[in-house]
Amino acid sequence: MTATNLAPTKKGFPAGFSEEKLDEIRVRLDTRRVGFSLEAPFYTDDNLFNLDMQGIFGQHWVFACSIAEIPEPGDYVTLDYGPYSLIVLRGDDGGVNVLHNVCRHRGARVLTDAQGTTGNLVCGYHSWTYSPEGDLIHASAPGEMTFDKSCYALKRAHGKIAAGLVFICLAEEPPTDFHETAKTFEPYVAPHELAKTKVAFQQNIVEEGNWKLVMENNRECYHCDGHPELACSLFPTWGLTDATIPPHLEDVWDRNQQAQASLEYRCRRYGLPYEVVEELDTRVGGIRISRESLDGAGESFSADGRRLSKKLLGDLPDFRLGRCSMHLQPNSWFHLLGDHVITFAAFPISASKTLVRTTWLVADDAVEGVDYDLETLTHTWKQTNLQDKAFVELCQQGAASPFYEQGPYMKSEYQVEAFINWYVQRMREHVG
Ligand code: 3BY
Ligand code: FES
Repeated sequence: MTATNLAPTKKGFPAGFSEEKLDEIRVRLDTRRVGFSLEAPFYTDDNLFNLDMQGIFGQHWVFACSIAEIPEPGDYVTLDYGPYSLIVLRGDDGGVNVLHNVCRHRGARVLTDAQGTTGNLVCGYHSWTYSPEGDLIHASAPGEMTFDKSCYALKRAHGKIAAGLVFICLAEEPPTDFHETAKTFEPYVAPHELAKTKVAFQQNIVEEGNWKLVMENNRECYHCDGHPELACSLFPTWGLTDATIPPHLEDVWDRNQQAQASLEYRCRRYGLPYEVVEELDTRVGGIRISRESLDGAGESFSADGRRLSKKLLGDLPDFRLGRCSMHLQPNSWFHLLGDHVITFAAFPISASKTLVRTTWLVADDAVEGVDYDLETLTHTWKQTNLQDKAFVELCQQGAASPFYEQGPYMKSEYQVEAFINWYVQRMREHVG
């Protein structure tokens, strides 16, 4: 749907911002030490967090959910991040209505559940009632409805669905053309047919860390020795090249290269894309996609690399498709396999707290206990997420120390640097 009554663009900056404070941030952004982590306030300061919410999460396309979470008209999820509360509701036309979850009477949250199904939306406080498109259709106060109801619709934001992934943008004018990004990832995601998947499990964890530390941690595998479960199926060569592979990994590199060649051969046969897309710090992009072979049987994130669900997704021809992994700025990453898909979304809560939502999708006709075992399906990434949470929290603690100093990103951390560059550029545009 197109947004017709978006909130007027907020002029000015969040409360607490003096010109001096803004100048200080402009200087920090302009003098950012390339190749190094950010200065501590970017991870710890409440003002900077509010500015991030305005300049990044209030401006850019954010991954919300997949259509497996809202398969039918009337299905919705509510999302809360920073100061925002949104309703993402599947429309009758198959599209998505994105509504600010702020009643136009006296501002109460309209929907309070994390997910559900609804016809009209009824505010629990005084029963103002809105259509699924957000129009105010009923405000019960006999004899008093003298005002123009059309002025009190729920405020809308932009929502787009591409290949079954739902993205939202709160800006009046989205700063980038979503179709450009969608065109890039659709050929990789569409074959997994998310419309024919269901949610097997969703995990919400709150990490005591700034959202950028969550993203930084995801953008490198330099720390992947800390992921023993993941290391069973993931080659420990992530981010390395012929030139940078250390001697002790030469054998595994060789096995990895052979598995990759065989995966690419199969993809060519099946007409599935495998070329790496890397548009990391461009304005429109901020996207990386790769299809990488997995160790062992090469099918899934299990101890022996074998499938974790017996049902192939969509019309995929083979379980041995490795992992197609996609990273999007600012808040998401995905792993698409033959037997399941995992979506990850980071939703900032405060300067030092982030909700990380992980959702496992399997074929909609896969039966729990028959085609997959829930514990086994989710084991690797549940463990990996907990390990990542601990890493993020250690960094947050460090950033709070007066003795924290910016440290250098290594070669294999080039995607962390790219994420930070993307962030710094977008914030520079925002503060002018
Ligand atoms: O999520 C990714 O793509 C990689 C793989 C493991 C951890 N992370 C850096
Ligand atoms: Fe929603 Fe009054 S605040 S009806």
